[in-house]
Amino acid sequence: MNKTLLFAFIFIQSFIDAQFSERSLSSEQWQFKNTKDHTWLPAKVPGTVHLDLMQNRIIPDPFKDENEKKVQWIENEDWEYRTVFKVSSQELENRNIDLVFHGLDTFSEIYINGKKVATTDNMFRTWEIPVKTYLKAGDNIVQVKFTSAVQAGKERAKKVPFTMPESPRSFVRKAQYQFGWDWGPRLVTAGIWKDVHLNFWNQARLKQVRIEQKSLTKQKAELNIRAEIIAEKPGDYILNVNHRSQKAALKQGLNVVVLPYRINHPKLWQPNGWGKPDMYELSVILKQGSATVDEHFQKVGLRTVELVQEKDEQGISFYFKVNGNPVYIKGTNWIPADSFSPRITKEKYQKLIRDCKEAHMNMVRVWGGGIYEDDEFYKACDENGILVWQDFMFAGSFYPADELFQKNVEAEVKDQVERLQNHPSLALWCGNNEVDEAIVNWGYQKQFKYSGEDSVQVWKDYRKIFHEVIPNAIKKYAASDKTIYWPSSPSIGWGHKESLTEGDSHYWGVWWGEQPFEVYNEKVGRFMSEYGFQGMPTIETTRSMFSVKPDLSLDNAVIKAHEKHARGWEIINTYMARDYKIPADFIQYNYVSQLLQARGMQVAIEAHRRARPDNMGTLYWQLNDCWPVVSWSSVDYLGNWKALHYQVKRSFENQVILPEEKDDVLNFYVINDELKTFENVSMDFDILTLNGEKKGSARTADTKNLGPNGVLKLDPFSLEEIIGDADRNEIFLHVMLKDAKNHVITERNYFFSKPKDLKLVKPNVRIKNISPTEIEVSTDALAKDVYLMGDTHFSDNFFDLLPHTSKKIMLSKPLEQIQVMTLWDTMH
Ligand code: BMA
Repeated sequence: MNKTLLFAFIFIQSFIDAQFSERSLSSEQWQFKNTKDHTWLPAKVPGTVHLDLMQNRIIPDPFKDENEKKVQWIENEDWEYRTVFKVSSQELENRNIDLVFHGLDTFSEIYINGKKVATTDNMFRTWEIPVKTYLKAGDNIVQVKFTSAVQAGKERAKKVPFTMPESPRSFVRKAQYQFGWDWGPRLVTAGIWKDVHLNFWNQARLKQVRIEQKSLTKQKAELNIRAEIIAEKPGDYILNVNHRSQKAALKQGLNVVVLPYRINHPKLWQPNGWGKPDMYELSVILKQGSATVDEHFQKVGLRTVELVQEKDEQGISFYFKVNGNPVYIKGTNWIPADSFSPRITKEKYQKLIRDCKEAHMNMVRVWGGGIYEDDEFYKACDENGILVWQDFMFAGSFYPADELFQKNVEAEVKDQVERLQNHPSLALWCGNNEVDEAIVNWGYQKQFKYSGEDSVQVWKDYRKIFHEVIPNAIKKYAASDKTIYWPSSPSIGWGHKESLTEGDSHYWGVWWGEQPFEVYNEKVGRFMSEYGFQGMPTIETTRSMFSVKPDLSLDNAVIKAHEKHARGWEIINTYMARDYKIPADFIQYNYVSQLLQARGMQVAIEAHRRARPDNMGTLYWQLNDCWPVVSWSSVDYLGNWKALHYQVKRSFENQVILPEEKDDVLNFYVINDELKTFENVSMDFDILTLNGEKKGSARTADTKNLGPNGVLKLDPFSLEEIIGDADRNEIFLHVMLKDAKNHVITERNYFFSKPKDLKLVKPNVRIKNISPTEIEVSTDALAKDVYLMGDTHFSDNFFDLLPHTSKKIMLSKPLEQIQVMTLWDTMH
């Protein structure tokens, strides 16, 4: 080797050594076994024991047939995972080698070459273990031994002198929905559910980069880039942020370096509906001399989010201001997109969040019974302008507050706040889902015969975790003192009248209380963070419940097993009988159950939106499913839009006409959620018969401006005048909002009676193929609730088609043949 080459080699060598580097161990050949067994079987990391057992054909797919029952034994067993990985002598020369588990589910002991290096007890934490002294050049073995979370929970439960509801789930820091929910199977998993890495580093490493937004105006954004650096070698370093650099004299151990960073004339991150969610790229590089020691890349969105709670005539306001403007929140509740969360793909996250965007949403609530979602979820929210209401993972039970539990929760909050807070989408942290509500309203104390002392303890523990431990941890670890923390969703249970005058509210009088949908018109809170109604999944997803040829009937045991609410079918039938003719045919029943769900949610959403600004947000329960199931979701497990999602898209439009029938008059509200003005708008009204005859028409006398965040309320119409001597079951109203150039901004149909009372005329619906992925649907008489059937995504579906009109529809993939159903078919 000549001299220059040798020099170059040494230079490159030291350059490489100087840098922090990361090596994934997930792609190694992993194995697993029941601790009682001797044979090791191939496993996948990240993954979970159920998936590995399925892969090895030891258990059937729990989502199919009635297999859920057959796999319950798994939760009581202990499981071991292991892999052999090579470490080169060169790698061993690094001064620091850390083994990092980004998620272990849940109670485990970790061994390297037979020596125990750590124990874990929280699925939601990251475990970083210094392992250099345990490693050798050549083959090394890592073993992770999991003990049953159910058994560990039972042990912990023994230490509490009273029975906790749904014990032992609340004793374990693990996704609570795995213990079974009213939409989810019981599948208590174990395993290495997130990536595993080996990190090699020498001088120093960037432990964490926090973006602190000091101020934001039209002229400039003032940021502090705050880097936490662990230095092994003290000395002079340089911190580089997008080519701006600052010297840093680092001491050994943890250092905090803050670099002020200004952006002139910043482009703001705007929520969906208000413009683009602009973001800036930031590269943070730690250097020594000219050598890079560690680097971190980050996108930054500039926006302000405030939660405004002020006393007013109704009580206390509850609304978000984004970038200085009040924003009407439209959105939904998110549950984990699979019972086996490691198999949720990036594409699935992206698709579900795009579904939200397409339906004009601007917020998703990550519900507290699931998981802190994968980075990809928050990335998708950032990119699509979807704000995130983030619950901490506690739901619908009582939680202990012994010292160990407190410490564990604080560490969890730290890990998650540090991981997620740089996302511009993250708007609010909420302590829990329905834990306050469970303690105050669900009567567990009586059910489990608590003494007065026990009840006091429960409330004390509650205060400890949700009013001390969590908010204190947020204060300590959050980038801003403006970080919003809300202790519990809802803040007040739906049985109390204050739930409608302050805080956020879950209204379950409809469904759980079996009140008619119309009650939604009265029960409007300041911010509706939950309300919902079940509908069946699409036929494609229903078929996927079977491992054999599906027998599609309501009595089928498999279909029955895919409804987890004890009275689900009964409640659906009760409501269906109120508004629809209950079909005997399965496909028709499936269709009507979806229409029913959509109808209920339409009533709720529109009542909420009409009540603006007293009400400033509506999040329906729930967006998605974790398996194929009859549930409150609008998008089913396979990603198909149920009738509800199409309806939500219509009801959430940024400009809408919202009718309200009350005391023999018809009111019309016109709403604009955007920040622009529509000048000189007018409204056209047509009264039509169901077979297309025009009975009358009218136009608003003068034009008006529909301002930003604007509401126009028209003078009421007398119902008697509109209907005249016509039969209210034979006519409907078609209303259009037009701009100054007579372009339709939005339109709306209004029916004067329930679907079951409509005297529908048999429509002759025709489908013309325009191209393999585009069709034109036309009709003579009114086609109510046109349902285009087939395994493709239709750009619109479950819509009303006006008499003598047609509509173009795009298909996500071509279909051989498209069948159509309309409401008429279910009545004849
Ligand atoms: C809500 C949620 C869930 C539940 C849903 C439907 O309150 O928080 O716990 O699945 O009700 O019952």
